[in-house]
Amino acid sequence: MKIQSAEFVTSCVNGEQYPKGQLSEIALLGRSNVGKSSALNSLFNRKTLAKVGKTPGKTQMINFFRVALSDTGIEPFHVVDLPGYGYAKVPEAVRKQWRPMVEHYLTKRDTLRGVVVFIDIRRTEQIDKDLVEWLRVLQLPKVIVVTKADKVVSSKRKEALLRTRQELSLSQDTEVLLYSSHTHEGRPEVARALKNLLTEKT
Ligand SMILES: Nc1nc2c(ncn2[C@@H]2O[C@H](COP(=O)(O)OP(=O)(O)OP(=O)(O)O)[C@@H](O)[C@H]2O)c(=O)[nH]1
Ligand SMILES: [Mg+2]
Repeated sequence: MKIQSAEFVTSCVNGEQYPKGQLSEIALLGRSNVGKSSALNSLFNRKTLAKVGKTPGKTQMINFFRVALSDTGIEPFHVVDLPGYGYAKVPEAVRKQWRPMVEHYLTKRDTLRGVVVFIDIRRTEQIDKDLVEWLRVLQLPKVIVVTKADKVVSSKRKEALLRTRQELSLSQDTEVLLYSSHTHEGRPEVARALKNLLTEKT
């Protein structure tokens, strides 16, 4: 995936602030601290595009980024970095605003083509299962990215991927991919999955 440009557009807390226009969108979802913002930076080769945090709850607004690829056939698109969920250490006030903010985005955004759900390779939590179930109800196309793959020895990664697939009760046609923002393992596969979400007819 050759990146022509990748830039920050805006941060929003409600629907009126979403960027206007018809660019297709892909949203990144997952637990706080799972590595969504890091994945955005590493996928699009920009070290500091999205802010990354050592403590959970770094991303608290809906952040829009505009990406243009050099590959022919893919129009410029938005990648939307959503705040993470499910971390007890994140202040109550922040956790409370997560659901309405994300629910509004996922249900009202016409240009949303699909979501990428990030799961930590070391464990799937109940809240991850709940999120995937919710996406099923919303009938949103999704790809599962099992990230921080570098935290598990390479001989055990496939096994972890299969375990995640089972824990999330995914159907065979849902893609589940390994990724590491630190080593870039899985980058071509995730890039292809993003392009598929962008070009799928729905
Ligand atoms: N080992 C390893 N660490 C990672 C990887 N991706 C992210 N991290 C680390 O995980 C921490 C959280 O990363 P973020 O990208 O800020 O996580 P996030 O999902 O955006 O978190 P919120 O914004 O709180 O929802 C940081 O310390 C990252 O360096 C990875 O692939 N491997
Ligand atoms: Mg983040």
